[in-house]
Amino acid sequence: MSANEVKTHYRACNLCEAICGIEIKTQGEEILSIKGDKNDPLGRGHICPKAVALQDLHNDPERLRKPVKKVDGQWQEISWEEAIELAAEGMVKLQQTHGKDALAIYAGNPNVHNYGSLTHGSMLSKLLRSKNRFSATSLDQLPCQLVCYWMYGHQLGVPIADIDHCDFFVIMGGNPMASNGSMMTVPDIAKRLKAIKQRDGEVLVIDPRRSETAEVASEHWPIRPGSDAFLLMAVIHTLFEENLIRLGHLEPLLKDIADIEALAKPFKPELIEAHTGIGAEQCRELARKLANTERAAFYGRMGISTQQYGTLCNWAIQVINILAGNLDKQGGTLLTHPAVGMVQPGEAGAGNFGRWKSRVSQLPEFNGEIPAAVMAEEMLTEGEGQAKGLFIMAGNPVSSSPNGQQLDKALEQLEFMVAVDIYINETTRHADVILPPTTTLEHDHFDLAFLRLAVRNTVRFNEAVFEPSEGAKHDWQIFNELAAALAQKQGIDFQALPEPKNIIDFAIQMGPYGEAADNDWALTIEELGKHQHGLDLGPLKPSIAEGRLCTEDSMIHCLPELIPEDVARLEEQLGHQAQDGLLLIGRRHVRDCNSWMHNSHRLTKGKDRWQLFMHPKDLEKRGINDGDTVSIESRVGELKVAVKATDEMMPGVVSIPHGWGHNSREGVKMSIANEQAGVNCNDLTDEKFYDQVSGNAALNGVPVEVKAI
Ligand SMILES: Nc1nc2c(c(=O)[nH]1)N[C@H]1C(S)=C(S)[C@@H](COP(=O)(O)OP(=O)(O)OC[C@H]3O[C@@H](n4cnc5c(=O)[nH]c(N)nc54)[C@H](O)[C@@H]3O)O[C@H]1N2
Ligand SMILES: Nc1nc2c(c(=O)[nH]1)N[C@H]1C(S)=C(S)[C@@H](COP(=O)(O)OP(=O)(O)OC[C@H]3O[C@@H](n4cnc5c(=O)[nH]c(N)nc54)[C@H](O)[C@@H]3O)O[C@H]1N2
Ligand code: SF4
Ligand SMILES: [Mo]
Repeated sequence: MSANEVKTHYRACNLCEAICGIEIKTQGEEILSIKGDKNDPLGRGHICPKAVALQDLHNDPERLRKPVKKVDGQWQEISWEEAIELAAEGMVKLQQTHGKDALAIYAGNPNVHNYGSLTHGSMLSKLLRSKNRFSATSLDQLPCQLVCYWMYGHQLGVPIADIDHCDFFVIMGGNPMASNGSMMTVPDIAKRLKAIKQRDGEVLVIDPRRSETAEVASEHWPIRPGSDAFLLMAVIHTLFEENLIRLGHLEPLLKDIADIEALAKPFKPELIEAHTGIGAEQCRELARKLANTERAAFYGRMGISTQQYGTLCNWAIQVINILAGNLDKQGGTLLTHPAVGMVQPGEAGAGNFGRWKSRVSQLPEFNGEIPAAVMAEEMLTEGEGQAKGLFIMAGNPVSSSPNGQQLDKALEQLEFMVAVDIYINETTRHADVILPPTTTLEHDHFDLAFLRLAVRNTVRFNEAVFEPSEGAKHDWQIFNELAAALAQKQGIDFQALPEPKNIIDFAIQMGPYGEAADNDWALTIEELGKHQHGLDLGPLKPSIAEGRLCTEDSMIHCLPELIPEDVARLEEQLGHQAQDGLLLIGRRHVRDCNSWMHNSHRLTKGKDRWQLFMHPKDLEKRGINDGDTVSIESRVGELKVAVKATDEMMPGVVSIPHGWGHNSREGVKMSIANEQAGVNCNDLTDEKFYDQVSGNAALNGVPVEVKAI
């Protein structure tokens, strides 16, 4: 085969949850084009600008290709042998000197997008046996997983909105037009939302900002940040009050419904307007429409999860879907039938809660982790169990967690830190050793997480586009080698895990489409390899009443134990005037990917997109003009930032995105990212502001003051 031959590769983009199919043309080592794969049964040819930037990531000269260690504050390239040895030795020494918990572990978001990290990274993380384990989950969807664990018995038993068959779709605190969907894998969201409207359905967005999604919706209701729980409880109240309860075929499986009625009693729609900005009649109308539309789905995301009532909101949305008869119904919300990881009794990874608490603030463990909001505190507070080192995989918590400045200081004083990462950024600059894996085009891909959460059942496996560069290692190889070195130093037996492809092949064969199943064809990874565009496994379908529940008694636990207490906390505020200061929320832009794709010119050029967004009335009150640089202050910090007047913000609410401000910290080696001005809202978000039930960070609805300077 000649190097000049143009080759066409098909695979899924793994940058975000939409997992769009893409078509990549290459010639030798060069990428000629990246386009949508029209034959991908899920994405149908859709891509966003980030897919095209996969080539920038692949070619980025600043992406680490060899391990580095820090010597007198300078980075030095070293061999893999030395790097693994250094990392293992430092980690073992730290744990031997100060105990297992002295080594904190943090797993960032891209781990979930990379199957080798899910299989092998989890293995390594368990081997380290530290209780100081953290991840981006508690900056994100923890409350959703916790609620599904409690109610349906499995943290990934998340009912997915059947958007392709739905006639009334409510989106509360999600902006899929920018994010391309989350906890709902939905490539091509724009066409799918349009299709709802074309079949005379309706899309309602409830969001403090007239977001990109609100712009294309049938209706937008602005809501005061953090107040969603009032509206949700009032909707539940109305469903009972107006006899709109439609339990249907799930009725025999539902526990504690009567107690929910009692709990919602005080939340009269008339009482919630002062809190939410949403009127009583609107609230009633919403309840009626949810119950009376044959095919309706209520979906909530970041805005209702990373806020002070994250768990309560996620619970209430499940309850509303149940009460209004929308759970387990076509066009409502449904459990998926993926090829790997189908949630059913016996499926691994159901979840755990509260087996231990964080040492200082006593926040509960979930799934073997404690909330990321307390990571800095666990590092800065002396005493037994203090975290004095960090092993971090694919994460940038200095940029992505609340009060990033505090965490930055905490990392500064650690005894030892190892990062498995491809960049020297705000967080990894503190490491002693960085072990860089290959990136996506150099490894094969099967999506272990998001095929399970997709709006249609499909499956795909794709081979790598390029051979890894010489001596490069995949994440999973690094984890295997590091685990072996750690085990050897501790004198424990260790058997390296087989390559992820083999683990997944086994799982596919054991799954609903594999040999064990009652099909006339049996799926294997080899078979899947023949279908480069992936395979369609059909639309979502009802199945909850057919043995999908993972609770011990196979019932739906509609009122988990810790919910009433939190409803009581909400009720205490009912009727009291909400404070009238400014509240800060975040914002996503379609060309961002949390903190880490800013070293691409293609993705960062054009108009600034990190300004403080503020309603003109709020500016006027403070004597501030559009474009001025202002001071914004929260309990934990102050930023100077340019303001942009926009009536897309609800009055009283301001917005700054996270993940920018790279040049505000020394030693970040991403020059294109550093050329961008901008600030990070996580220098204002507050680590003490969290969802009381789960400890998930409340990154939205943070009280701030804005002043002219
Ligand atoms: N204020 C505010 N804060 C937020 C949010 C918000 O909405 N508002 N969103 C939150 C959410 S939802 C999330 S998920 C978190 C994300 O938080 P994090 O996961 O901590 O941060 P990322 O910016 O995703 O950083 C990813 C890191 O992984 C590295 N990386 C990329 N690909 C690979 C790979 O293949 N292998 C390895 N080993 N490393 C890789 C990148 O270089 C980068 O350092 O941020 C949260 N923070
Ligand atoms: N382009 C891009 N895509 C991404 C990412 C990215 O960084 N950039 N990150 C990926 C990740 S890790 C995730 S988790 C997903 C997140 O996916 P989404 O949840 O869809 O994304 P967000 O933009 O955070 O949407 C949150 C919405 O909630 C609103 N909001 C804020 N506070 C409140 C509140 O109190 N109540 C209500 N009702 N709404 C509120 C915000 O205005 C915003 O419109 O996106 C993924 N996709
Ligand atoms: S929406 Fe964009 S970033 Fe997300 S998977 Fe599709 S192409 Fe990739
Ligand atoms: Mo996320």
